Amino acid sequence: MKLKGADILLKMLQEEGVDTVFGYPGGAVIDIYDALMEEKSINHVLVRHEQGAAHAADGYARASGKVGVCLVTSGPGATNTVTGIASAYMDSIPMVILTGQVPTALIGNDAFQEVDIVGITRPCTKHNYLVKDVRNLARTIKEAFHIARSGRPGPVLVDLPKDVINATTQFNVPGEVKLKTYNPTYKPNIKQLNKVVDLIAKAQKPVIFSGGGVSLCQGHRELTELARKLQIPVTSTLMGLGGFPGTDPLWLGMLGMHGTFRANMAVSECDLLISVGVRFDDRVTGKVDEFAPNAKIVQIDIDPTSIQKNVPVHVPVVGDCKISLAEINTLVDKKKWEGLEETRKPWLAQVDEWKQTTPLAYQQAEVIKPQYVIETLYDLTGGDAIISTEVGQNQMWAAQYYHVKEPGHFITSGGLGAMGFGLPAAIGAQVGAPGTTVVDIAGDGSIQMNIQELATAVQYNLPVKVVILNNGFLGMVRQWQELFYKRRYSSTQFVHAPDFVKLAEAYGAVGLRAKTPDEVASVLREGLECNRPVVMDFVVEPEESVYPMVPAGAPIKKMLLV
Ligand SMILES: Cc1ncc(C[n+]2csc(CCOP(=O)(O)OP(=O)(O)O)c2C)c(N)n1
Repeated sequence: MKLKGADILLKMLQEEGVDTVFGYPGGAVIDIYDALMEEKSINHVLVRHEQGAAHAADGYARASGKVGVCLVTSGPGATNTVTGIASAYMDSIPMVILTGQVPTALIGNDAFQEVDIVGITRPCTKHNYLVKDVRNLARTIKEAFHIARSGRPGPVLVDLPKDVINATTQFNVPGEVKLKTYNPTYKPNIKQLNKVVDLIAKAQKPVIFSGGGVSLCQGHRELTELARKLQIPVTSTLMGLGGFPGTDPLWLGMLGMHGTFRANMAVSECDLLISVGVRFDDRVTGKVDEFAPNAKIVQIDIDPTSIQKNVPVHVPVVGDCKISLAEINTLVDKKKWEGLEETRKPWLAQVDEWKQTTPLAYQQAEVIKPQYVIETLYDLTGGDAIISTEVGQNQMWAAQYYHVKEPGHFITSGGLGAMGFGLPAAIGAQVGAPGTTVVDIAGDGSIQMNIQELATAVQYNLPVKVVILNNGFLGMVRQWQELFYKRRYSSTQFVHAPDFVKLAEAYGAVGLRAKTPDEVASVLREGLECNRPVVMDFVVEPEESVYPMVPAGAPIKKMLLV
């Protein structure tokens, strides 16, 4: 069957099971959009900014477990996606980004709307392609999806020159992808796993440290089984929230700069750290030399290049986290664990004491405390919502006070920390998980970075909720200025702010506001019950800070407390 490049592309998207594309048209991709109009099986979500398309594809991928897809034009369309691509890359999110390109004959000639997007995104994609011949198009798309979703997932970009999209060729669905230089190891080495089990048997004070990798490979059940079976407390990275139930008695809370006292203390004191699907980001380790100083460290990861990268590891395990944990569970079942409860008692008692003496806490006041908004949101949703966040204090309070129960239910720009992520990601998540309550927890700064996407939510009847913790500041930067720059608030206060209620209404969404603590629950209730996009503006204490806090570069044991 002879087909045009644009039609081949759509056939291949169908082959890969794509039901939704987030995008924005332009000259270089107009032919793809023309073909898309006839293609009823693919739903296109027209965003208002290409950064929104990339974040929405990311949110969709995290909520649905499928590959997120976005489609944009050449030049500015492509460059506008870069923040979204970099964010997905840092968080290992499977995505395929389709960019238009000028015709092949014009590439390198400074043609209208030409950029070298392949060059620009080389450091922030798992892989990228420029398709120069329509005969390679189908296979390239197949490879792009394979690479995006296999091994350590990530974003893959495919640049599509206009003449390639318009050219015609014979179309056959390509066979299975076999790449000589790319062969992820899924099955871990049994010798290494035996070493892990031996270490667990010897440990008096073990901790499991789980990361985004656990959620990405859906290894949460295996992780929970191991922790409960051997009574090992669990902490996680920001990306790892939801990989272990945030309501379990063994849950320590998040680790690192804004981690809980007991998580930071437990890792600092433990004698065995079983790290699964983490990359030891500096926000987690603090001063590397003093990170888990007494522990034997196990690192399980599908990406061999991530092992030993930041922290020396005693037992490396290269493999899929779910498979590795399942095999460890099998080995554990074969061993006798006599007197385990007695052995664990002192350690669990110590952990509990840390929790009792230094819990997460804040002072209630006449004004609304941001932590109170999140706590009330958690109570009202029963934890049954997908939470996306912006970046800053809002993100940290969400991580601390919303007890995430499942993978894919906490969607945040973890590695890159991109303000403007939360709203488009929430839109993507709402498309990927229809019928689920999706709430973007936002700061008044971050929400203004992609607030135009409210129009997208309204156009497609996506009932996302935005909870703005409105402190009138770029709060997280203000907090650093307060603590480390003698309160010199250089350019962190918003002298002028929009009326978020009116702004929501102008976009066709619902706007609500709470100014006092006793209005918080009723506004949240009204917002959550409403089946339309809603913006809830909570006027909160302007100078509230996030605690605990580990100053940058300090050991995680050295926390500033409230
Ligand atoms: C795109 C981008 N620009 C700048 C920053 C640096 N930054 C990190 S947190 C923050 C303040 C965020 O303020 P706001 O969204 O109001 O949230 P709050 O901290 O007050 O909750 C800034 C400017 C960033 N993370 N992303």
